[in-house]
Amino acid sequence: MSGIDEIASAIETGKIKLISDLVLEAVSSGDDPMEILNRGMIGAMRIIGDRFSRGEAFVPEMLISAKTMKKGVDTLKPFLSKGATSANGQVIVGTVSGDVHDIGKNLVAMMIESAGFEVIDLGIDVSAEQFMQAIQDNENVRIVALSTLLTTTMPAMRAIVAQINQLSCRNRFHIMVGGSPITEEFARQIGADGYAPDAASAVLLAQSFE
Ligand code: B1M
Repeated sequence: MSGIDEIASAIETGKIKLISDLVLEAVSSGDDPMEILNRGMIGAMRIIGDRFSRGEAFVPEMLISAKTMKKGVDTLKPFLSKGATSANGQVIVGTVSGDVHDIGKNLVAMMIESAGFEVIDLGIDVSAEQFMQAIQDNENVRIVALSTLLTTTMPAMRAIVAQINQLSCRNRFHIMVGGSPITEEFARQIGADGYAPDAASAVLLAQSFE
C-alpha cells in the first residue's frame, strides 16, 4: 500500500494515533503535499460520507474520521502553507448558523492565508450578527467567505448574505460562498459575488477580486 493509501485508510477507519506519523513519512518519502491532501484526505472523507449515505457508517464514525483528518491537516499544514501575512487584506471566514462542519472551511482558510491574506476565522455556527460585527470591527476586510455543507442551512446562508448586503460599507468587500451543496447559480441568486467549488479555486477567486 502506498503512503497516500495508508493515510486514506487511517482517516476512513479513524486511526487518530497513527495519522501524524503516516503524513510525515509520506512527505519525507517525496509524496506531494497537495496529493496527500486531495487524494489521501479529502478522498477518504468522501468515502466515509458515501458510507454514511448508504447507512453503513454513522455519526460517531464520521466524527472520528473528521478528528483524524484534522490532526492530519495540522501535521501537513507547514508543508502546504507559507504562513500568515496581511499583504492582500483581511478575509472573514465562517460556517453559517446551524452548521458545525468545519474541515472544508478550515482548508479554505488555510489556503487563503497561504496566498497572503490575513484570515479572521469566526468558526462554526456563525450568525449574521457575528459576521456583521466582525466586518465592523476590521477596517481592512476585503472578503467575507461563508461555508455550508448542509442543504438545511442553505437558507441560513441566504439570510446572512441578505443582511450583510444591507450594510452601508458593503462596497468595501466581496462575498464568496462555498460548500458541497452550493452552486454558482445559488451564489448568484442570494447576492454573493462569487462561488468556489474547492479550496484551491477559493484562492483564485479571492485573488480575482483584487
Ligand atoms: Co456531516 N453531513 N452531518 N458530519 N458530514 C455531510 C455533509 C453529508 C453530505 C453526509 C451524507 O449524508 N453523505 C450530510 C449532509 C446531507 C445534506 O445536507 N444534503 C451530513 C449530515 C446529514 C450531517 C448531520 C445532519 C448528521 C446527523 O446528525 N444525523 C450532522 C449535522 C450537524 C450540524 O452541522 N448541525 C452532521 C455531523 C457531522 C459530524 C459532526 C459528525 C462531522 C463534521 C465534523 C467537522 O467538520 N468538524 C461530519 C462529517 C465529517 C461529514 C462528511 C462525512 C465529511 C465532511 C468533510 O469534512 N469533507 C460529509 C460527507 C461528505 O462531504 N461527503 C457530511 C471533507 C472536506 C474537505 O470537504 O467540507 O466539502 P468539504 O469542503 C470542500 C468544498 O466543499 C469546498 O472546499 C473544501 C475543500 O476542497 N468548500 C468551500 C467548503 N466550504 C467552502 C467555502 C468557500 C469555498 C469552497 O468559500 C467561502
